[in-house]
Amino acid sequence: MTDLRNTDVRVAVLGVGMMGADHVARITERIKGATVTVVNDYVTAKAEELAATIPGCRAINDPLDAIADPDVDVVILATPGPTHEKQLLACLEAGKPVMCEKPMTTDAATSLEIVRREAELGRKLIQVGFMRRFDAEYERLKNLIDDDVFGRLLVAHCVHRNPAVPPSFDSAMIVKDSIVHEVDVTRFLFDEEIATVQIITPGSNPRAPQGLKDPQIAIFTTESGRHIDVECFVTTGVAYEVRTEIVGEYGSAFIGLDQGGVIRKQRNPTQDGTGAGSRSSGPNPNSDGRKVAGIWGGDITPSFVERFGGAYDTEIQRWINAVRAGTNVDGPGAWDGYAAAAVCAAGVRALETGEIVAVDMVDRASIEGA
Ligand code: ISE
Repeated sequence: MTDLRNTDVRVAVLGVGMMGADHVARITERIKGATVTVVNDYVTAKAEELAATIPGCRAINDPLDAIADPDVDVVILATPGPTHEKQLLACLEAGKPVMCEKPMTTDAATSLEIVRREAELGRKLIQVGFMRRFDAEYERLKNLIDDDVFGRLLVAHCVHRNPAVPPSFDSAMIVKDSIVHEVDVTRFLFDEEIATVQIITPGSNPRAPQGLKDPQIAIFTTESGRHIDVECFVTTGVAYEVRTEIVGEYGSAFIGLDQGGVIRKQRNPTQDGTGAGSRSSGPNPNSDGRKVAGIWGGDITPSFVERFGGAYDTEIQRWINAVRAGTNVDGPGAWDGYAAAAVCAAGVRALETGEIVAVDMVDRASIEGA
């Protein structure tokens, strides 16, 4: 492989929908030491249009050809989850570092297979895109926890709210696509695996699409019996809100408050209270030009792109730095992708049965020899 210490890392971005296009923009505009040389999307015209705007960039129709291309050193997968397994295996085969947006794969068995294949290679090549670990507030919280400021962590309360989700979103996706972030945050902050999951479904939001169980309350217990609860509500009609409170032996901390707001409401409520006015006119810029969707007296961001924009920049910059340094990964890896898939599988069973479900995971040391 090319020595990347003194040259730009050549990146292929596969999948240039909302997330992939956002990564292309950040690499092109803000990330140091990397260039996008190849883009790919199953909507060929979208990839071609994007490639035409970036000097030296080509669109390649087949994702596996894009991975194998000699002008590509590393790969970002922002493709749909069901395609990840094959694409990750191709990256491992080619020995190319890969940043894979969640889910790593769509089930625990295939995720485990990926972990095994990477372990057989004896080289870490896979990073999984759990961006919250790179958010300044989560990082600071993690550092305070590691510095023992709160003593032993006992409990966490999490809130994860989205203004809306696409029509294809079903109740299981609330677990696999949204609550999965709290799964990773829990494992990151508590530094242990989740042992059981329960999902409570209170009466659904009458404005949620028919049949969508929203909100959902998830309860995790860790292997040592610590408690985490999550309110996940993806059709609030308000804005993007992610908050975490941790409680320890000596104190507690709360992040994601948008500076301590109290009242959360739609920015431009309509007479019928649906907020359709604000949605149809789209998020409004505030005085400094940042897009906002809700108000409390300050502004609340409309989506994860704005809320975690800084975290994505840090994530990708640190990943590129790790690639150039030859370590390839600086953040959550294949094991974290597998653990998240295993907890989500238990979560979906918990949603279907109403029971407390044990997470079924193999022993890490049996694979990684850790
Ligand atoms: C989406 O895929 C994300 O990853 C967002 O961070 C999350 O808030 C949202 O619920 C998911 O659908």
